[in-house]
Amino acid sequence: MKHDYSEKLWQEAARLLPGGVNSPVRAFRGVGGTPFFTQRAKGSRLWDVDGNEYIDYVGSWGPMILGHAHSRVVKAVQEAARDGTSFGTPNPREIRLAQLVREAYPSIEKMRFVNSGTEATMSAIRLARGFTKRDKIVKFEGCYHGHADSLLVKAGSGAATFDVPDSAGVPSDFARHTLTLPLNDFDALDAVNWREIACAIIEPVPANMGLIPLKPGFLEKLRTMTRDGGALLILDEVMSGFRVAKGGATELYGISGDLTTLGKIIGGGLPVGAFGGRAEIMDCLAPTGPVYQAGTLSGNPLAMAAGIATLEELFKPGNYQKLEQLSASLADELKTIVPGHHARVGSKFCVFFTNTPVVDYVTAKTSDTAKYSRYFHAMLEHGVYLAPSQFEVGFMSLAHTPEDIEATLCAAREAVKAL
Ligand code: KE4
Repeated sequence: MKHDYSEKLWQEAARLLPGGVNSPVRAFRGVGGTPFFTQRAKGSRLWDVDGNEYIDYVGSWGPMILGHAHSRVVKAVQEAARDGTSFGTPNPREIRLAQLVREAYPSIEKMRFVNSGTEATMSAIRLARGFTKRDKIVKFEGCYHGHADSLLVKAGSGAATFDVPDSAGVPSDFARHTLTLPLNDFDALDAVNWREIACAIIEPVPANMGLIPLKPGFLEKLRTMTRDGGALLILDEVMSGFRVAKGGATELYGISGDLTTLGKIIGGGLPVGAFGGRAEIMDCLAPTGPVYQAGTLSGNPLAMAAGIATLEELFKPGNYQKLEQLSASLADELKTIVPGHHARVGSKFCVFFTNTPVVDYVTAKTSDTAKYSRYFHAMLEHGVYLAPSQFEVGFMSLAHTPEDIEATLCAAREAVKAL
């Protein structure tokens, strides 16, 4: 494949943007080489500025569950834009999207829209601290909840890719309120004095160090211990929400958080995050309570329109079964082609290039990232775009077809020769 124009743009981007990107994982530092610049996308496909075509399993890191440029979403955004792009006042679309979220998440009695998953988790943490009047929080090693200061402690995603789980610029005073436990470690839960904890935040389907399902009983135990200790449980469903089931992991595992954070799919590709939960907690938020939180573009009509169109389309009968069938047909075959530790939950999947069973951050880090890089580039050359990091996951969409999957498996059979 030729990448002349991407290379040219990359030079200019690097002059203006740190690392040439607006989000670190896009810089291909985890796999080497120069990232391609996307010109346009439709359905399961991306085209770069040099005209190369890819089957896309990143889907903008999760939002594009309907596939790119779905006609209903595009139309909804066009119509909304004609009436104005932002009002800074209440608008009817905020109510409609909130109704759709409630339909999927009965545990979310009240919610607030924000502009990213980071804003959602940052606000939920502040709310939990305000509600419980406690400062300490618990997170799990390798889980990523966005880049708010108190959560950039032994974080996953780009932090795991670049081995900077504890970011510079976070005062030690902040980090000392954050207790990080090993994932799937039942004894570690027993060692916590939950009476001094404001909240525990967890990805119920951990997917920011590659995909590492929680061990049976682990989430139940965390739910019990937080409740008994008067600590809140925050389920960070920014990535799993509306993806692993209509009601996310909350529905899949039958366990509700006191607060839930959402993002990605909820905005259909436009900037939307949300946090919500029990009304008695949410009513502590300004203007009804003492916990301040705000946002100029929160509830933006275009973003709400994209989210409404996405969820209304996604919730149509049969779609989750279709996602499951497409995902299983790809993942089950890949297991027979690509040597490694494979993992899948619904339409999220990944392969770790290690022979060690992967159950936490430490075992995930035994993966051979150089081998993953060779696999990534070989697949890219064969027209398949996977996550440019061993510590991310792949996403299936409703726009992927059996033909896409057959082409992907053919590419994998060729790619493993490069390993
Ligand atoms: P954003 O602020 O990026 O919208 O969301 C942060 C976030 C919160 N919680 C979970 C469970 C998440 O996965 C994320 C963001 N996910 C990464 C991908 N692993 C976003 C990709 C990126 O950083 O560019």
